[in-house]
Amino acid sequence: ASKDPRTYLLGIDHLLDEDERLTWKAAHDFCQSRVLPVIERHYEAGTFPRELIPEFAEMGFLGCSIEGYGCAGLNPVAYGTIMLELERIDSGIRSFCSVQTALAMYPIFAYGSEEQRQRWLPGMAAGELIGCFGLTEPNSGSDPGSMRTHAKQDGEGGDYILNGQKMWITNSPISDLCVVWAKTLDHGSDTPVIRGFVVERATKGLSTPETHGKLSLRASITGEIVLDEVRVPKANMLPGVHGLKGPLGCLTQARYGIGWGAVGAAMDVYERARRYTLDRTQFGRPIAGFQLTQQKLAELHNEIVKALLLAYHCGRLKQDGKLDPVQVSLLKRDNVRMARVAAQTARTMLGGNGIMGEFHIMRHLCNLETVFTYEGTHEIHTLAIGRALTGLAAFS
Ligand code: TGC
Ligand code: FAD
Repeated sequence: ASKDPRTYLLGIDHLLDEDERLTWKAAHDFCQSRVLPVIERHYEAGTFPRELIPEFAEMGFLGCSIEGYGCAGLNPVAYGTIMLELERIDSGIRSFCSVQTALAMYPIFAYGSEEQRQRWLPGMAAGELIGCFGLTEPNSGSDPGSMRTHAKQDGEGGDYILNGQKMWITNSPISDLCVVWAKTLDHGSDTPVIRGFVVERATKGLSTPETHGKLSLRASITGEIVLDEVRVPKANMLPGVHGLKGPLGCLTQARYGIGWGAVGAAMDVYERARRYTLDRTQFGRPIAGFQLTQQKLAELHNEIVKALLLAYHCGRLKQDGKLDPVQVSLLKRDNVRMARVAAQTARTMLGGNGIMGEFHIMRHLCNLETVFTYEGTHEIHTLAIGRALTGLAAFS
C-alpha cells in the first residue's frame, strides 16, 4: 500500500486487476482536470455542464457497463470506480451519467428488441442522444405501482396513446428520448400492466418543463414529463418486460452505481477536511493536532474503508451474477447514510468556512440530501431489508 495519507489505509489496490486500476486512474484524472474546475460555477448557476457530454462519451462513461453497441463493456467494479470519481466531484454529475447508463440505456439493452438497441444505443453511447427515466409521478413516489400514467392501444398492433405526468425526472428537459413507464391493458387482458415506452423528443403532445428552485443537486437538470395524447408507435414499446419488475430492474443497476458514487463524495469531504485542519491554526497549533479532530478524521476514514469494501464486495457478486436486489438496497442505503454523515462531520471541521461554496463540502452535503431520497428513500430500503429478514412486508 502506498503511504499517500489520502488513501493509505484503504488497502484496496491489490484487490483490483490492471484494467480496473487503469480505468479508475483515467476517470480520476479526467474528473479532476475537466470537471472539478467548472463545478462550483455550474452549481451556483443551477446549470449542468452540457459542454462536457462529448468528453464523457469519449471517456467511455456513457453506457460503460453495457457490452456492444459502441459501449465500453466494463465489469461492475470498473464501472463502480467511474461512478465514484464522478461523485467525488458532484452527485449531480454522477446522476447525469448513471441516468444515461443505468436508467435510459439499460432498459433498451435489457428489455428492447435488437432493432431498438441498434437504433438508439450507439447514439446514446456517443452522447448524441440523451435519455431520461420517467417513473415518479406527483402522487406516486415510493409506491410506483400506484402510477396513473396510462397507454391505450389504438387497435390491435396499433400505436399507443399515452397520457399522464411524471415529475422529478433527471435530464428530462435536455432529453432526446424519455423512457416512460405506463399502465396499459395488454391485448385480451382486463388487468392493467406496467410497460416501458421510448418517447422521442419530436413527438406531438410531449413537454418536459424544467423544475426550478432546487437547493440540492443544482448541477443536474430536473424536470417533468407531461404526456397529452402522445402517440407512440408500437415499435417504441419495450417488448421484453412487463410489470413493476421492469423499472425496478433498472433501479437495481442505478442503485448499485450510487453505492460506489457515495463513497466518492465521502472521500472528497474527508480529504478536504484533513487538508484544512492541517493548515488551520488555533490555540497556537494546527487543529489537526487536537484529539477531537483526529477522532473525526479516524472515524471518517474508517467508515470510508468499510463502505468501499462493501461496494467492492457487491461488485464481485454482480460480476458473478450473484448480486441480489436486497443486497443492492443494503449497499445504497448504508453508503449514502455514511456519506451524508461524513459531509456533516467534515463541514464542522472547517468552522465558518465549511458553509462556503469554494470549500466544496456544503455542496456535497446539500447534494446528499437528494441522494438519500432518490432511487428509493432510506426508509424504503430499510423496509426492503426488513422484508428480506423477516418475510413480512411493512410497506403498507
Ligand atoms: P414488489 O411486489 O416487491 O415487486 C414487484 C416485482 O418487482 C420485482 N422486484 C425487483 N426486481 C428488480 N429489482 C428490484 N429491486 C426489485 N424489487 C422488486 C419483484 O420480484 C416483483 O416481481 P414479480 O415477477 O413477482 O412481479 O413491489 P412493491 O409494490 O411491494 O414495491 C416494493 C418497493 C416499495 C420496494 C418498490 O416499489 C420500490 O423500490 N419503491 C421505491 C421507488 C423508487 O426507488 N423510485 C425511484 C425513481 S427513479 C429515481 O429516483 C432516479 S434518480 C436518478 C438520478 O438522478 O440518479
Ligand atoms: P414519498 O414517497 O411521498 O415519501 C415521503 C416520505 O415518506 C419519505 O421519507 C419516505 O421514506 C416516507 N415513506 C413513504 N412510504 C413509506 C412507508 N411505506 N413507510 C415508511 N416511510 C414511508 N424519479 C424518477 O422516476 N426519475 C428520475 O430521474 C428521478 N430523479 C430525481 C431527481 C431528484 C433531484 C429528486 C429529488 C428526485 C428524483 N426522482 C426521480 C424521484 C425520487 O425517486 C422520489 O423523490 C423518491 O422515490 C421518493 O418519492 P417522493 O418524493 O414522492 O416521496
